[in-house]
Amino acid sequence: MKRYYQSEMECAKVEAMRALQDERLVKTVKRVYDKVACYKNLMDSKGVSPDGIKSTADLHKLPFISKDALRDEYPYGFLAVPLSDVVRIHSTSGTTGRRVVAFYTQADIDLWEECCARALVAAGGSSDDVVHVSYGYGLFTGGSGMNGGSHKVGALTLPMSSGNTERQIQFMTDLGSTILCCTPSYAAYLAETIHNRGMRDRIKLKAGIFGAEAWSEEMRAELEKDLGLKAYDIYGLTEITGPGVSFECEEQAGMHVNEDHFIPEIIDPATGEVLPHGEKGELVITSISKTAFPLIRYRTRDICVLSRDECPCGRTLIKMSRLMGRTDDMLTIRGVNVFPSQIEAVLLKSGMTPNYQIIVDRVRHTDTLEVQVEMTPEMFSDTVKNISGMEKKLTAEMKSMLDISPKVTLMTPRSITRSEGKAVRVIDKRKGGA
Ligand code: DLL
Repeated sequence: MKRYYQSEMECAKVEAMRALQDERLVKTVKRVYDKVACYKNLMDSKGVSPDGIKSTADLHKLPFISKDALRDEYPYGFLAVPLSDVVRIHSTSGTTGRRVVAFYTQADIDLWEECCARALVAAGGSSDDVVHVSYGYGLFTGGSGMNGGSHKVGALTLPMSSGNTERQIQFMTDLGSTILCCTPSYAAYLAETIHNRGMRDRIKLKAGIFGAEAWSEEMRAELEKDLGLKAYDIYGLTEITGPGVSFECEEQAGMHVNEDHFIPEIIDPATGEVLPHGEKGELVITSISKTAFPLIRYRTRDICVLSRDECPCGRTLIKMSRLMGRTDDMLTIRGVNVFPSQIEAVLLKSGMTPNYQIIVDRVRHTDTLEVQVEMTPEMFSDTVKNISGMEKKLTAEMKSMLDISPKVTLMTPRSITRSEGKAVRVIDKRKGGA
């Protein structure tokens, strides 16, 4: 079976990849300087000229681009080709501000789909597979990206989109889906419904490609057990292209970044200083082969670690760790920093369900943290007498691992709304809303 989709890139010699990146970076910087007024202004104001960028070693000289800059230039400000060359747009959900719109030429779509095809092949996908795509289609990139990747691999592609869980399961069993692509929270919902319908034996899934939201190793173990598959992480963001910026291989130990298209850096989010490999910080990405919407040193706000350690899978592409949170989803509760995924890890380690919600508030000038988590039906009948004892035990486990004592509330089964896309895990009432 084919192990790589594009071995010449995925397994390139590190020096050869570096040379390709140098060449592509220099070209991209020249092009955006000439075509995109706000890049020119940004570079001019930092005193950097395109001639000063001769290789990736000069990357640090270039200014960062923030999401706010993209919002300010909405919709066409960062477009680097004539509109007549653009064939598609996608957009972020815009829940926390003005939408960001990303543009694609046909060449951009091709390279994006190739990145998704690499992820599918790394998860064991081939033309023999039935790829069940339950990421949303439309402005969200998840559905179309994985759909395109699946076509490139030549697999039978089920463009399910999210929602209508009954129909999802019917197609999954009738057509024998072998690879499931969706958010981890939706995979958990599908697993729960399959279990409740007693249909586990009729599922043929062998792999799941899960991303678009934070999830923990504990959640991976749960999904692998409940769905009988191997679960792979996949990362990406609309601004940079969509899913497939990086993907996991069979080692399941971090995601290989498609370095022929994207250069990753890790910076200290407070100072902007570039950090060495192995240090945790904010991921910054430069796209070096996109034509319509190339972004240079884009600050993702995602926190992770980069590693050049040799991977037994044979790929030489640098790896980024599982995401450790976002600079903007870190909760500061009475001075202690906590990420929602750490709370998830504690809950799942303690045998709770992945159905939880975190409620933060401020009462009489003091932050409060409540973790509501559903019990399984079995737990519910077993522990109904001792709910407060279990709540206390969970509070103690949180305290020992996270250094904070939340109020833990055990909820009855099926009382927390299920997600069909990205789950809403945190309700921070201090911000005046969800
Ligand atoms: O979520 C693209 C995507 C679709 C990725 C399908 C993977 C699979 P956006 O809606 O723009 O794009 O959201 C991007 O989602 O900055 C991360 O904070 C988060 N995210 C994406 N992948 C992961 C992951 C898509 N594997 C934002 N783990 C990113 C944790 C993820 N968070």
